[in-house]
Amino acid sequence: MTNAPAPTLFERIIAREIPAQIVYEDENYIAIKDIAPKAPVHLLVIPKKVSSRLDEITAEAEMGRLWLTAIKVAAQHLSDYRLIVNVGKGGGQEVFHTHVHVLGGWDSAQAVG
Ligand code: DGP
Repeated sequence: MTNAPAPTLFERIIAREIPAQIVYEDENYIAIKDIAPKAPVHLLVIPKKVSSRLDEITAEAEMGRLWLTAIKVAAQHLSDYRLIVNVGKGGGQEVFHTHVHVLGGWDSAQAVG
């Protein structure tokens, strides 16, 4: 018997147990298309190292790497964009595995490529 917590939805996506449209992956992060997009381009940038919510990440380097990765992924798809993190239920968070939303593409001129 182990007391390991059940894997999060995003861990199951990272493990390829649940399908997703993956747009970026490296050793530490994955980015996928949001299943219910709220913008023409709506991506989720997800650290593979699990934390429940953004404010659980206290190491500056780790926080910096998350945002730098979000910016890198955003720039691969958009020239202008919005980055959002919902923190906690009251902040609109539904999936408790930290992730950054990348939204954009309302103006087609913002799409890259
Ligand atoms: P948040 O509310 O910040 O926790 O955002 C969770 C997002 O995750 C929400 O925009 C919808 C998205 N989402 C939920 N389930 C799935 C899924 O199974 N696949 C994908 N690709 N996205 C999902």
